[in-house]
This record gives sequence, structure tokens and C-alpha cells, in this order.
Amino acid sequence: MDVGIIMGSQSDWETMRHAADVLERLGVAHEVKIVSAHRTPQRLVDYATSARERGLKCVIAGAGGAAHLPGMCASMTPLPVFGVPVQSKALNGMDSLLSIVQMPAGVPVGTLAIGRAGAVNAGLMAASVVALLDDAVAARLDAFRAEQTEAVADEPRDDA
Ligand code: RP5
Repeated sequence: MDVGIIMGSQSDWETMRHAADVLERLGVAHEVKIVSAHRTPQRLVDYATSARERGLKCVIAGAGGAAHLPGMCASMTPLPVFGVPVQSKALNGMDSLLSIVQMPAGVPVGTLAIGRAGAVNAGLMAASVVALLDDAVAARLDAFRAEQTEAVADEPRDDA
């Protein structure tokens, strides 16, 4: 398994599935788990402290509200951790974003955008990490980017 996707709650899956979809499309081996920093703290300790020895290359962690999951995960693994702020109902994800992005110096979390865009980009970031060591993934990532570029029209249409 190359990439671990964790999220604080079942309710985060609607957002985090977009990271999994990207990894699926690019053929990157990944696993998906619910791991809550406050509801299942021991699960988080076990997951983060074993992540490197289990062969993961990086972790994507999504959470909403007081979103300490990515930071706590990063505190217990040397692997790159990409944080996805899930859009909360009360504050539209600003709480999640600020909780994840404002890590004190020394324990980094690579923080993505709020919601779907962040989850998609976390998947792409994770794939680019795996691509450093895997030529087949690198080729699929190049193809994805070329296809995306091709899909952009020269001019806007009224009927699009
Ligand atoms: C966080 O609280 C989760 O990451 C989720 O985004 C948020 C709400 O969780 P639920 O009450 O929907 O389980 O732990």
C-alpha cells in the first residue's frame, strides 16, 4: 500500500472520496480508514506510528471543525502528511482550514483547499510523491495532466 487516506468521520467520506477517486484513476495503491483524533485516539496512534514501517509513502488526512487529525498524525510519523479541510456546516470549513494550516514550525502538514478541490489535489500530491519512485505512476500522472490541458478550449462557448 503506497498511500493512506484517513478521515475523522463517516461524514467526511463525501469529500474524501474524491482523493480516493484520483488515486484509483492513477492506479496508486491506497487504503481508506476512519480514524478520529478525539473519538478513536488509540487508533490514530497505532495508524500513525506504524505508517512508515507498513510501507506507506504519504498520508492524506481529512477532517472538519477543530480539525486536529492531520497535525496529530504528522506529529507521529515522518511521512509527508497532506491535510484536507472538510467544509463544516457551522463555519463553512474556515475552522477546519485554520486548524490544519496553522501548524507551529517543526511539524509540517501540507494543507490543501477546503472541500472537494482540496481532496482532489491531495490525491494528486500523493500520486506525485509515489511517482518519484514509480515510473508507471509518473507516466499516468503525465498523461492525466496532458489530457486536462487538451480539454481546455481556446475560446468560451455560449452553450457549454
Ligand atoms: C470531525 O468532526 C470530523 O472530521 C467531521 O468533519 C466533523 C463532524 O463529524 P460528525 O459529527 O459528522 O461525525 O471529527
